[in-house]
Amino acid sequence: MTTKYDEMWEKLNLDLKAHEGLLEVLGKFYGDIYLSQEGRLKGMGYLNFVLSEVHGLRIQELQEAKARGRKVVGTFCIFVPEEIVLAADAVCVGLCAGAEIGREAAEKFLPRNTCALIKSFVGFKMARLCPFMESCDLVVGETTCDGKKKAYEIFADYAPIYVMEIPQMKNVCDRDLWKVEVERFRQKIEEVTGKTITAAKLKEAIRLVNDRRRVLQRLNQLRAAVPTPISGRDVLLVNQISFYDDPARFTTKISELCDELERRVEKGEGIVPQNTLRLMLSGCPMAVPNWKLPYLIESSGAVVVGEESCIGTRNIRDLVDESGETLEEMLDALVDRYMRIDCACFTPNRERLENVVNMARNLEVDGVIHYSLNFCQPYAIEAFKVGKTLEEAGIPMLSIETDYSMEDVEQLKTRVEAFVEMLR
Ligand code: BJ8
Repeated sequence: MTTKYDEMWEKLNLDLKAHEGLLEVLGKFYGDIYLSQEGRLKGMGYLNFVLSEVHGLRIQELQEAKARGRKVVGTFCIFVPEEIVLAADAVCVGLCAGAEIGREAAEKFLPRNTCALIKSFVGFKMARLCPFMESCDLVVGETTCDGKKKAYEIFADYAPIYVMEIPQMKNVCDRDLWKVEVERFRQKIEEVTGKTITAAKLKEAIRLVNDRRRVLQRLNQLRAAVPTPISGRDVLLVNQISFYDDPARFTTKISELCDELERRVEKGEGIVPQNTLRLMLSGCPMAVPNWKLPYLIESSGAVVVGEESCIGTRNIRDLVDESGETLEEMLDALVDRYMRIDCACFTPNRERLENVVNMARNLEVDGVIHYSLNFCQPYAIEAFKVGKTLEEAGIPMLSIETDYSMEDVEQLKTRVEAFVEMLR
């Protein structure tokens, strides 16, 4: 099937046939998992539109920005300070890594027992499937987990990659290291874009990204109501799209969605009955189109009311202090804010344990489902401590390890249903 975007995709050197297959799968998944829901907010129409145009109109916007001299920077991790990218007038995009389709291509380069997220981004590159990746003037990696670190070495032969060193502990010397890294990143971005980052530009960028975090915080507060006014799937989608969309437009649209949600909450309307079991997800990020587990949970008589994950609260919980006036003060504020991220790559990682329990209590959940991707050691191992801490707080947890394939759907469904039944 030909589309109006074929020429653009061809210029980006995509494998058109394989890409068509990806869009078909994405469309089918979206129809089954999202469009089949009843009682969705009208504002979700914007998200439907963005998703339907994720490889079309949004990519066209990126090409137009490039034609005007702006650079496109792709990232894989919420540690990369987007504010610095935006302050250099570049576009920042999260690089999709939630699909299985490039797995075979990835396994030519990576061991089979590599986490699905890593295989997905390597596969997308090797199979020429992702127009975001192919639009990038710079791809930014980070030394979070060993799998990513080593995969970037292979990736470097195929894409312009730059790797940030992320500390693994939170001592004073680790903050010093991170400050040097943020400064090094600023210089790299200035070199790639040919622009100087001024205090005024950085201030503007900090406010822009904070505004997006603030609107997502508002969404999370509203969805916590009883009865639950929006499905967990829909909130996950909003979070996923926040990594691709233009930040100012996204904030405006999600603000409108929140207004609608607020009216629904005031009327006491829910997307599910008042007594529906409330569950929270915790663990690895779920990138587009990884909707498997939330869908299974929400088809098993429960509703997801929170995501303790990078495509969720870990990315929006903390704002950057906006009081800085000089470049130095603002860079320090960025360093401090990003050091608060509680990724399982840190040791020890007590903050995450506290954050998981606080979040579960505030949301008044009946239980937590901990989700790790197969072969993700940081999250799979940390699941033990998360479970123990939740148990001490009297909150039941189910630990699940899975990947992007559909092979374990029945088995997962049985486990989720049994957990829901037990909570009842
Ligand atoms: S800040 S969670 S986005 S690193 S799932 S690739 S850890 S083996 S994704 Fe992450 Fe940044 Fe941390 Fe967030 Fe490795 Fe685990 Fe795979 Fe992972």
